[in-house]
Amino acid sequence: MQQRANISVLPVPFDYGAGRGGAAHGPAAIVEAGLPQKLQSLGFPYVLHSSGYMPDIQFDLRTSAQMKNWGRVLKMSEAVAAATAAIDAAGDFPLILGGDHSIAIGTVAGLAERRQRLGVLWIDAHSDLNTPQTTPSGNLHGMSLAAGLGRGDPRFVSLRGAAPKLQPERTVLIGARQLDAGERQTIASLGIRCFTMHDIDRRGMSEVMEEALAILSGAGCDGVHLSFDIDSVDPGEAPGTDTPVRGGLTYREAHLAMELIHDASILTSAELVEVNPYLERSGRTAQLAVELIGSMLGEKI
Ligand code: HAR
Ligand code: MN
Ligand code: MN
Ligand code: MN
Repeated sequence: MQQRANISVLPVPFDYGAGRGGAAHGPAAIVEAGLPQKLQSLGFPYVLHSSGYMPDIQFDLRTSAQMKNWGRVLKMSEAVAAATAAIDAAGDFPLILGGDHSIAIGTVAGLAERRQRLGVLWIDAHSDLNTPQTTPSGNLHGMSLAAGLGRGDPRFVSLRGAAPKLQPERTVLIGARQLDAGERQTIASLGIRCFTMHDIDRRGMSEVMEEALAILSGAGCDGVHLSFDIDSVDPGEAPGTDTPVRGGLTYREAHLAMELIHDASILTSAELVEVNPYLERSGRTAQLAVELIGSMLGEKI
């Protein structure tokens, strides 16, 4: 991103896309852990939006085994898409705080409104490429990237109009280590670049990120969105998350990735998701989120 851009922080207190509650309190935990102070100390003008844009979803009980709470996820996605599109249109840098990863159905749809060649860097232990046909859980946070790529229920895929929002050649995954069979098939058939933990072990984060960023830089993107799922980081460092998978990014690898993303100056938006403060007492996961956002914005530690 450009230095001194206005950062528009959009909290999405939502967790009906996950298998349990708690991630809805992620945005508050990240703010309480010091995000405003971090932005201020780095010299970025920012606004912290309220969550007043979120619709009342309490009584929307539409659900199915393959898409749990789909009514609530749909209403949230529409509101998040509208809010994200407005921030982007105003020329600010959208920094979205989740919430579970289903919120990306909304953020990507909102960003794609002005950016038909949006690149996405998806840093996650998972690939979130399931569809209602392949999901092992019915949880929509495991289907958000698929929706962006045009796969899944048309109500999600075509949110706010045209689909698909994303193209496989502008989609790069980092940190994957728990992929379902259907997701592997999708990655192979669409030719999505996926740097797994194995690749990071063998080649090192520096080389992997260099290649990932080069792919996006050379893909004719009209914007690049970072979707950072905190479960990409090893549970030893980030225990407060719904679906921890061991063997994740070290503290330093995660920071290095963020630092290199900053140095590439290609980001036009970012989101940080899946912090669940209910699953730990220490608050270290939210704290890590703040530190990682700092590195993404140019802080070198
Ligand atoms: N792949 C599994 C599913 O679809 C698990 C998804 C886990 N969730 C996330 N997404 N945190 O990255 O249910
Ligand atoms: Mn709750
Ligand atoms: Mn995810
Ligand atoms: Mn994940």
